[in-house]
Amino acid sequence: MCLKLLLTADVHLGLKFSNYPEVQQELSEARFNTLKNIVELANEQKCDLFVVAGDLFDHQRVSERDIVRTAQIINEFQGKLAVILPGNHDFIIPNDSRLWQKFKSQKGDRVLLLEECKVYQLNHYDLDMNLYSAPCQSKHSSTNNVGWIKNISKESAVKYHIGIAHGSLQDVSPDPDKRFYPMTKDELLNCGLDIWLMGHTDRIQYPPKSSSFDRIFYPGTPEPNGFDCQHEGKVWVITLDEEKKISASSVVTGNHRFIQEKIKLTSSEDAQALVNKYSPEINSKNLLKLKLTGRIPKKDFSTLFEILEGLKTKLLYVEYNTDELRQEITIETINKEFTEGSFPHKLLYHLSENADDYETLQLAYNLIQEVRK
Ligand SMILES: [Mn+2]
Repeated sequence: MCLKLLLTADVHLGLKFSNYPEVQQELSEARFNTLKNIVELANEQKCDLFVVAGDLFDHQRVSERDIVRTAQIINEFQGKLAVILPGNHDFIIPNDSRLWQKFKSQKGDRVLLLEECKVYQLNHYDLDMNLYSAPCQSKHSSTNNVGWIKNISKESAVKYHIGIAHGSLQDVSPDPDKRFYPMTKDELLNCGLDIWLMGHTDRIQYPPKSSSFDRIFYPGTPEPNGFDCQHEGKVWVITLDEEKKISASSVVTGNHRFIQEKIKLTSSEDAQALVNKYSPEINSKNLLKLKLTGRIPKKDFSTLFEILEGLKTKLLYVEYNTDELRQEITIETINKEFTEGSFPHKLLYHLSENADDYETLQLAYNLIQEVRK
């Protein structure tokens, strides 16, 4: 018997996207659709196990309606078992968690909530495996929940020994203040398990390229949730064969993409080139945040704004910042703004003849503008 599973985490259902009022409804809904697609993917792939390694929900106060919807979606999994681990956003206080009580009342017979730090024996579900579970009990913790696993005996009668935890991994997930159940690779690998199914780092998938030596897997969020998430939204589909050899494939599952860029413009052609640059991204599901720097002639500003406003109609959301974009000072500018023969005109004209020293020209122009005020 081999074991096939789908690993997801950090779905963050219930995120409201209040910074994007025009599109918040669409972005919130997308997360439910993506969960549905992932369950379908697991069914198509004939996975035995469907795993959510924490932060299925974004917060404790998710509405009843959304909890019910979530349970209904997961109940559609047709494999042997779906396991759900509470993460640091959707942490669990046993017997005192409105969120998880409600979820439990709605979940199907082959959905298991991993409420405790303990070994879950899954032979009852026709799975030859033990699951070593490390759920979160609060939003923050400076210590992790995997310490107990190392010294526990790994029953040899059971084939697969699988760890599931939520929190940061040293050198992989940013956690400078060590507030998110910090773990190290050595600590996990020394537990004597066949594989670790992890959640928490939504912005990246880990390992970046999997090899047969990898034992620790973070899926990343399946649906991008902001401009700090630059990947497409992914899950892992993982097989452990008879000899416990692991093969993992990364599957893209996201619908929306958040694209963030800083672009330096040096001519009016660069402004035109923006259209070509973003035409592959022209998609009503994509969001773009653009910071423009550099300089272009004054006459090209209106074209640039037309282009940027045009992008707004083609992508789901476009935000641009031109605070650091300057107007290029040309001979025409100098002739137009200063009387020929005057000191400023002479000075700027002279400086403009040296194309290599644009900064001095810009500085002189700014100073003269200041004095004129
Ligand atoms: Mn988390």
